Amino acid sequence: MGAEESRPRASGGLSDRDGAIDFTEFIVGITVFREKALETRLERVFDIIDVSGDGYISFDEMLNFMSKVLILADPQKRKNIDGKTLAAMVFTMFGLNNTSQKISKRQFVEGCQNNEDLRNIFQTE
Ligand SMILES: [Ca+2]
Repeated sequence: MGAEESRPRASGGLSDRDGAIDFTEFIVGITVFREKALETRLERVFDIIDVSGDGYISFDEMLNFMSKVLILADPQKRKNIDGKTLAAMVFTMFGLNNTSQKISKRQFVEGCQNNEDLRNIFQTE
């Protein structure tokens, strides 16, 4: 370490210390960016599910989306669950107990951010 410190620094080069700070800033930056990206992605998914564009996901819209998700799911999983059951489960996970209720964009984004199961269902790359 002593030899390192006494070595003249190249002009414009970073010391070890500066390098560490840059790396921390880099990680913090990435984390913040990722959070934003998740929220943005979830908002986009919300817009896709909200077919009517009224800013709320109705049970029918969720059912419609879940039916499409199930078509893409592997056939083994599809056998055990139908779109209606899945949509009802998701509504429950968002804290709704009635299929006449609707999910707002804020509820959707926060619900997915706070629930890993919901994130796994809705998070798209
Ligand atoms: Ca809607």
